[in-house]
Amino acid sequence: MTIESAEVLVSSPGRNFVTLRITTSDGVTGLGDATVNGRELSVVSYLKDHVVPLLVGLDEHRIEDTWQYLYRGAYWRRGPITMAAIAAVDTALWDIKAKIAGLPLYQLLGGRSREGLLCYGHASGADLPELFDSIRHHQAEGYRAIRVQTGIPGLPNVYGVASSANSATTAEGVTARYDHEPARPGSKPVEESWDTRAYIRHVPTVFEAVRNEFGPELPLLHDAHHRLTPIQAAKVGKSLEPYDLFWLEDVTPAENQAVLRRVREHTTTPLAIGEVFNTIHDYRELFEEQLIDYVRSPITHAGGVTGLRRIFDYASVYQIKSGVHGPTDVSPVGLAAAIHLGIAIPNFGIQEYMQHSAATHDVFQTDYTFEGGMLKPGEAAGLGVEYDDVAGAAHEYAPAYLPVNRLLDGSMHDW
Ligand code: GCO
Ligand code: MG
Repeated sequence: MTIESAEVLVSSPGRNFVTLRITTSDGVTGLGDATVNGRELSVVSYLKDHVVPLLVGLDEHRIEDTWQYLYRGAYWRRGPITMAAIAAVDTALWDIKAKIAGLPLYQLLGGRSREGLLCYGHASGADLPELFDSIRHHQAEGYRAIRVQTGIPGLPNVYGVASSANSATTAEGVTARYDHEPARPGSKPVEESWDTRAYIRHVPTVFEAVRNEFGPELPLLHDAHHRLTPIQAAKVGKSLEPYDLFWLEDVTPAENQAVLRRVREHTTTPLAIGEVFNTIHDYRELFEEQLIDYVRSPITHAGGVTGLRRIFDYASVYQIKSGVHGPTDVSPVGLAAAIHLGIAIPNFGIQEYMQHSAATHDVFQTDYTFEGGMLKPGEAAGLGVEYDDVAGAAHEYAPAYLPVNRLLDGSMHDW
């Protein structure tokens, strides 16, 4: 059998998703996620113009060889667009192989190593009362680990805080605060503001209040979203030590890896990094010097199941665990693949899970479950995700951008 066709499907059920569907000469189909938030159409072109024509006629079982062909064969290696395209092909081929085998994908990855994947959800609030409500709401949904982000006094809008635009009123008239969804529809990015000194003063007071209210047991996480210099990061890590964080994420911009040494010298707060990394090479220094504790790359942006599995095996040599990126911009296909991989690997840490909207699940029908704070793969052969073409076509692509970030004097800063 061979690959007969591959289609690039773009749908926007509230947010944009790019999905690759590969069909074999025997009519078996496989799905892969290629969504790069705010730059979706670049991956569409990369796939349609430069990958799909190369796939037709290949043996669908040769997953590793196809990975190498697309990675080495492009000459221009790495980068989010290339690696998302490779990820989509790789995931779709694993889906096909597992369907042909008649097994859920995790069985081909070695079978279960655990009963389920511990997840964390995103609690946020403009102030402490809103934040506490949001934490309780997540606990009521079953979450046993919680990411905490809040507004900062004096700043109108900052990363990670769900706005009223993210809220919805249920049939019972209850207003639910949904997770923070940073991409906003429109032809230009919205602007957010930032003041690092105000953040550094504020963040330990938030965690002190949360610990006083919710006690010492609840695993708490926090995302600094690439905004600090090394010495500022060291200071924040140290100031949060009394509150025993599960992790502190993306303290400094990912490009400057050597500076993590300085952060490590000053704090024992565990560090998570890598949601914008694409390959195993991006982690070399961080792993070999044991500068981080959790790997954040998702299947979608790091070369698929093949790429991410290799990263996790390398991480395991250094007692570093997985902490896969799972925002709503990783589609249900990317998430399903992460669940299959996460249930199988020996060094699973935690899985981010923001929950997709009902409209998204009309397009992507999934068989994974979320119960008692744990995600579990379903038992259908393959990934366990079906793409509904009719529902998908009902939601046309609409440009949407992640925000940009400016300091109070107007200078651009890392978002
Ligand atoms: C996270 C991330 C997201 C990203 C978003 C970008 O930890 O979940 O930081 O909030 O900013 O996924 O596309
Ligand atoms: Mg993050």
